[in-house]
Amino acid sequence: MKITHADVIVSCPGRNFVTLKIRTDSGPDGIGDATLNGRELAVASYLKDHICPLLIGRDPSRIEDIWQYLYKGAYWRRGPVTVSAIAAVDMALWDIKGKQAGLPLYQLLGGASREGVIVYTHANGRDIDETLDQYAAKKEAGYKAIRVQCGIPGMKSVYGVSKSKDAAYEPATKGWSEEQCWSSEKYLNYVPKLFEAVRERFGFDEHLLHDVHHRLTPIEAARLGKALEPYSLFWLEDPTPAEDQAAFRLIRQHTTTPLAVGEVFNSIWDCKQLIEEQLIDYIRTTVTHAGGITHLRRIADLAALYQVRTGSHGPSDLSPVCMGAALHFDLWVPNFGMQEYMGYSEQMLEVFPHAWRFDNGFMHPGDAPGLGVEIDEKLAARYPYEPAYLPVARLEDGTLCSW
Ligand code: CS2
Ligand code: MG
Repeated sequence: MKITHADVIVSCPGRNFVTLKIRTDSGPDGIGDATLNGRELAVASYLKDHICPLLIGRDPSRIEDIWQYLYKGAYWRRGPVTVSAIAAVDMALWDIKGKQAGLPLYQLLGGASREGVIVYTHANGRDIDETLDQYAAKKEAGYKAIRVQCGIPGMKSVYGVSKSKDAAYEPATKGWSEEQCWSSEKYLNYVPKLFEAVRERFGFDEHLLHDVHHRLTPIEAARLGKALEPYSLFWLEDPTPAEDQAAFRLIRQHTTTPLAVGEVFNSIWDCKQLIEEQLIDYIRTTVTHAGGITHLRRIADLAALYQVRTGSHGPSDLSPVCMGAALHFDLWVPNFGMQEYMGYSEQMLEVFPHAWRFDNGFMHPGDAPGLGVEIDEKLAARYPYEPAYLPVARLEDGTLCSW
């Protein structure tokens, strides 16, 4: 069997997704997700101009060799653009192998390690009351784990909070970046009140999570972790930017609140120290942004040695193809922790027919061969790319800071 075509499909059924489709001469097709929010066309070009031509004529069964060829063979290493492109190829090749074997991907990985994959959803609101209402609705929908974020008095818009009540949270804006204002002081003084209110009203039955989104300094993060200890979080996410992995030592000295990091990581090297020094509890690398199933498996195996569990990023800006791949991975990976699931609009789900399903707080990838997700190319073509960007954040005096 040989690869005959590798096509990149960029479509915007509500938001932009980049999908790679690999076709073969005598076997099935496979697809992979290469979406990098706000920088979609850079990955599309990397694939179209530099990777797709190298795939034609290759044997799609040689997944490991093709991964090594694309990674080591480029000479230039790591980075979200390169690694997302390689990940899309990797996913598509696993899809082909699964379809050829007539087996769902999780069976190729070693079979199910659990009955279902616990997922966490988001509850957010412009104030604490609105957040509590959404929490109640998500609990009612069956979720056993809920991430809570809310508006902060004195700040116009805050990460993770929808612009209007009950609207799906969508950080990217069409056309140009929105500028938001940030104050760590206001946030730190307010956010423990949110958790106090949630636990007071709903008790301790659900797992609670929170995303700081890389905003705090290490000592501020330590203060927050300590302040939230009475509310027993499942995890506190991205408390400080993680380029400096050693910075997490300081947070760890002060708090027992579990930490989750890694949604912006692209390789095992980005999390090696965090894992080996047990500076985090959950590693949030994804199939798309961290090199596909082939590389994610390597990260998870390293993490398992240090009792770090997986907690893959699962926003709606990774396509339903990535969600499918993630669920196969999660069902198999021995050191699984939790999967994020933000959900998708009807329009997005129509473009990507899928076998995965949600039931009472747990998900399952389904038993269709391969990834169990397809792309309706005709429908996708009806939604052309629309430029969209993530926000940027500034302190109250105008200084640019991490969004
Ligand atoms: C995030 C995302 O889901 C999360 O935890 O931090 O909302 C993230 O901001 C987006 O994926 C960026 O594209
Ligand atoms: Mg996050």
